[in-house]
Amino acid sequence: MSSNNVVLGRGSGSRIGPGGTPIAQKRLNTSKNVLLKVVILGNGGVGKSCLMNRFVSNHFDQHSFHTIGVEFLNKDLEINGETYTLQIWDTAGQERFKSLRTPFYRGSDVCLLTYAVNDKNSFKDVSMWCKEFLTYADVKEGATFPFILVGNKADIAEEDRQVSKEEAQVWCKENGNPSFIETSAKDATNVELAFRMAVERWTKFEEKMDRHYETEVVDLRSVKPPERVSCCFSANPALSEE
Ligand SMILES: Nc1nc2c(ncn2[C@@H]2O[C@H](COP(=O)(O)OP(=O)(O)OP(=O)(O)O)[C@@H](O)[C@H]2O)c(=O)[nH]1
Ligand SMILES: [Mg+2]
Repeated sequence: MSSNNVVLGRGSGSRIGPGGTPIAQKRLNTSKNVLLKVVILGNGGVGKSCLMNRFVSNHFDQHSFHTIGVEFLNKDLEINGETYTLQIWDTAGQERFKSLRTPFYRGSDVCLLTYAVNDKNSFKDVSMWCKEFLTYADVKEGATFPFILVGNKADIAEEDRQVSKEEAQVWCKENGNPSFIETSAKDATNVELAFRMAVERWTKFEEKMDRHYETEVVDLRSVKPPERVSCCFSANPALSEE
């Protein structure tokens, strides 16, 4: 749960986020962590707080209270020898808290769109959550932004299931192909894996963006320096006379 020795992630939500270190450069600096802001969205009651608490503290609360506004916790994850500090932002899913949660979307690196597999409405609302995120996070690369679709409460009895895996996969195909996983915060199934997927998705996204920037490199040798003009020197000799 520590957040020592941290390099801020690039904050893909704004592209000019804090830190701004390209992934290739960050990899060279093995003594430092990469801090990623991961925001969890979804209808009230789908299990966002329970997912965060299962991941961070390996704890499950059968009688979890509705979240008011946002809460965040940090947890380190090691992937391929690299340590990532996930700063997980758990938001309030209830409509009445909209104005309290949306200011916290900016600067997100990854977004978990969450529904409960026994709640069809929560699945139908995933598109709304995606739209809300893109609006308030001010994401410029919306089409490729790292989203993960999370179907929580996978432990429920089969007869209580209202959303099939196939339906969720179809939604992914039609909505920019986010990664998809079913989880259970209750019995811990796939919870850590969901956050690992989030990091992996972000890493791929960053590599793609870095490649994009590399192709846009300007050859400084071909750029003519501007004529020097200052308060004590002018390109116009008449003006530079004492
Ligand atoms: N069966 C089952 N119940 C779960 C699971 N995750 C959460 N719950 C239950 O669902 C209820 C709501 O969980 P929360 O984590 O508080 O839901 P939330 O999405 O944070 O809700 P808001 O804070 O209102 O947005 C609680 O009673 C939890 O015990 C799960 O994986 N399986
Ligand atoms: Mg909550």
